[in-house]
Amino acid sequence: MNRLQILAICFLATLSPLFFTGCAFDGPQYPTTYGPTPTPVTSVVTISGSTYIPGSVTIVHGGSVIWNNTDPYNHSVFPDNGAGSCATDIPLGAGLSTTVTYPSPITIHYHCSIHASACNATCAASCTGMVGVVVVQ
Ligand SMILES: [Cu+2]
Repeated sequence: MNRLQILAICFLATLSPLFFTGCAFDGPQYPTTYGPTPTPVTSVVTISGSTYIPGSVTIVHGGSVIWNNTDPYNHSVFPDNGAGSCATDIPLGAGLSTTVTYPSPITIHYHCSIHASACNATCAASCTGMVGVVVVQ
């Protein structure tokens, strides 16, 4: 074996660990699919331009919904009780927030007592205008 052959073998021997290392560590391997998106425990509804954003939120029971009034004027969150009757209106002054926790599965329709109409003395889904819904699973 001549000197050139020895150098070639040494050179290849030096490269082989790098080659295998390079194959083995291409960086973290993340899955490309993650399964269903988990339902959030807490959802935030932003009140802006006399609109609840998003208009519909879904949470798991035991979770909460936070309403943030970012408008420079008053609103409210006036929910039904899940059976078509009114619950308690929650006034929300400019810049204020309120949090409601839902211990059991239920669907609650709500509206702003200032900016919704056609509620016909109920707090049900018949309201138009500034309305929203909370689905508790
Ligand atoms: Cu309002």
